[in-house]
Amino acid sequence: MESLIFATNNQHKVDEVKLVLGNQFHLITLREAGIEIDIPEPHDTLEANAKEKSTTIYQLTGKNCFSEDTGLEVMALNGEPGVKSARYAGDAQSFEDNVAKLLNNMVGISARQARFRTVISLIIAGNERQFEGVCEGKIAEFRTGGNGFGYDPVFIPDGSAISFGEMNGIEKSAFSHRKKAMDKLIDFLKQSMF
Ligand code: ITT
Repeated sequence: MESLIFATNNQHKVDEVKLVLGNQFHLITLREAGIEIDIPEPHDTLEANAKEKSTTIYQLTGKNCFSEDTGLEVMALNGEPGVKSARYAGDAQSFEDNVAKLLNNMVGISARQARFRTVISLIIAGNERQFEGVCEGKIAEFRTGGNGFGYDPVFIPDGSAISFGEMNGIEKSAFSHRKKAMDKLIDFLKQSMF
């Protein structure tokens, strides 16, 4: 079975991606690859940051790999927190503080449409390709559920009455931005010579 390094330091992402991949491909985490690095995300688009992460790991290992950058884009906030989702409330990258800041900025706003957008950057034999997944939904008035991570407790996907925070991994993957992007990646890998 072919191996792929998943260039992320976020264990929640690893868990979700493993659930989608099953045993179709052998996923190697950064920890398993013995790589301890805080990959820079200096750019102002998800696409450029995803590429930065995969390129960093490809240059380090010479191995096929992929990364992803995800943002929560809130219409009433002109697309914020977007590419700044991880550091919305500051460099501490606290999920709790980020959610608190978001709910605070949404007080009194009734138009609560938002979307999660994931951009995967895959590098195979030095060539980069990107795959996008989008999940439309809305920002809840308050947190519900203790599952998932990040903004999950305040994001209700369209077609659901409950937030991602109230869903288990399989339930989230029925709606998830990450799952949609992964499906495109898997299709590509199956069709290519990989
Ligand atoms: P890596 O860069 O190491 O992959 P990260 O946590 O820094 O991990 P991002 O740069 O993509 O990941 O940050 C996106 C932030 O958006 C993340 O910290 C979460 O707060 C949030 N986020 C991403 N995907 C999410 C999801 O599926 N559900 C809820 N929040 C999510």
